[in-house]
Amino acid sequence: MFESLTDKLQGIFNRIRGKGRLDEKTVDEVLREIRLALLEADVNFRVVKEFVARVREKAVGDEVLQSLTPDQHVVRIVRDELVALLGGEAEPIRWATRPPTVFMLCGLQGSGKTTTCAKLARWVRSQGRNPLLVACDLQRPAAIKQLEVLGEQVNVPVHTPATGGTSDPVSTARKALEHARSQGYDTLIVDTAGRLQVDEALMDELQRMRETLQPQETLLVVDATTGQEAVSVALAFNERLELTGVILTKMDGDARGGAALSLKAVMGKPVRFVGVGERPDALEPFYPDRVASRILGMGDVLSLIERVEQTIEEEEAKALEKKMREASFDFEDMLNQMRQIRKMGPFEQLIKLVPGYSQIKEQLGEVNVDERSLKRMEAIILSMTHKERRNPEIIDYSRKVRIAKGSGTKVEEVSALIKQLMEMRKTMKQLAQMQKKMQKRKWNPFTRRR
Ligand SMILES: Nc1nc2c(ncn2[C@@H]2O[C@H](COP(=O)(O)OP(=O)(O)OP(=O)(O)O)[C@@H](O)[C@H]2O)c(=O)[nH]1
Ligand SMILES: [Mg+2]
Repeated sequence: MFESLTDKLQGIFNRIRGKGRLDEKTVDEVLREIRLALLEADVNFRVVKEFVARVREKAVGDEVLQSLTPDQHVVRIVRDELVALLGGEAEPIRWATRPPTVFMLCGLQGSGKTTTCAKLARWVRSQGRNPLLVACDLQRPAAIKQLEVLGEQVNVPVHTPATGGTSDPVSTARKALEHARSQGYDTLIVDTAGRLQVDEALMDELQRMRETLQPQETLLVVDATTGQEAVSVALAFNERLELTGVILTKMDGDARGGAALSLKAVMGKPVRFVGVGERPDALEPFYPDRVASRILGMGDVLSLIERVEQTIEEEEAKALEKKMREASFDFEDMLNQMRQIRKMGPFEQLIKLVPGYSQIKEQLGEVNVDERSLKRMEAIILSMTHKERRNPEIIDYSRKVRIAKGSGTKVEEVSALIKQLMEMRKTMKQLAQMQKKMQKRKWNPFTRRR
């Protein structure tokens, strides 16, 4: 699945790889090629148009992350937009709080409903649940037998309509619910009849079944190889049935992937599973981020991008480290730190989490920075001018008096806080120097020998 799109996109990205800068002309060219690639993959043209517009906006507007080359920057944007297009975060199954959870599968003739019911039953069991298959396709006499055979293959029992009596899908569904409740099945998977086209009779029957079953998941089964036709079918069903999602079958026979890429954007409902073969184990939950990575087919570049994204947070930490080294830590930094600490929780509990704290506890004596004193410290800093916070050296006696008054504290407390900051600077500088020495020793074989 998606093979042809993957090939095209890789070709496009390979051509811009190694370019130092992406000028507007190159970006335009790349976008034109991406647009063509998506159209050839049979993605809905309006979806393509919006996709390209969003990528362009970001490619021009977003800051290029340090340590990503321009082409990697574009790959990152395309990846993010692909994930969004495929549905963003995968939605979890809505398991019923009071069992049984009901999955009702519907769709056109031959789309793969019956096969998928069996696959889904197998998957549900792998989730540690106890499923029951329900045969509600009473149109074709062979349909019940088909489900029974499949049920046997996956080792899940099948509830069938009572023989003899006049049975319709709705009463079969009702009986299956009762059976599940009395026999302790926690999940029902209901197979329904298909039609050649979306027609009134079918929709009417499905709607009545829905009223009876109150399914947690009403899933439409569509054949991925039909491309945009699958999207139209989905729209028609969704209008009448309030689907919760789509199962795309026969993805193994669809190299283009147009339906998968258009469904969420066009009808607003996510793809939940894809069928990738005829066998009972050929069903995969649909995770947009994994699928996007598979489409881009650039494992190496994508993991690099992820690493860079993680590094951004580390860079912020490094900026602080630099301040420590240069002893330029000031009251603004102190304020930021205090606020972060407050966000994390009570200070006493926090400091217990510091590695090695239990060993140095005695030396430290009582931790005297509690919530209340943090608040007083904050008040003092907030009463300083911006210039004073950045350059605490300029705070003379008259400034201290003003700050104490403004914060409702004593002049001695203001002095103590300034002294504390100066001490912190000194300690930080010493720490930084020690670290530097240790690093030198580690890396320089000559100093090590000495
Ligand atoms: N390759 C492939 N074949 C599939 C997949 N899912 C279903 N099929 C095949 O599609 C055909 C139709 O599947 P069914 O499950 O009978 O379809 P249905 O929707 O129940 O059909 P009706 O009950 O007649 O409406 C069968 O030959 C299945 O083996 C799939 O994911 N990949
Ligand atoms: Mg069937």
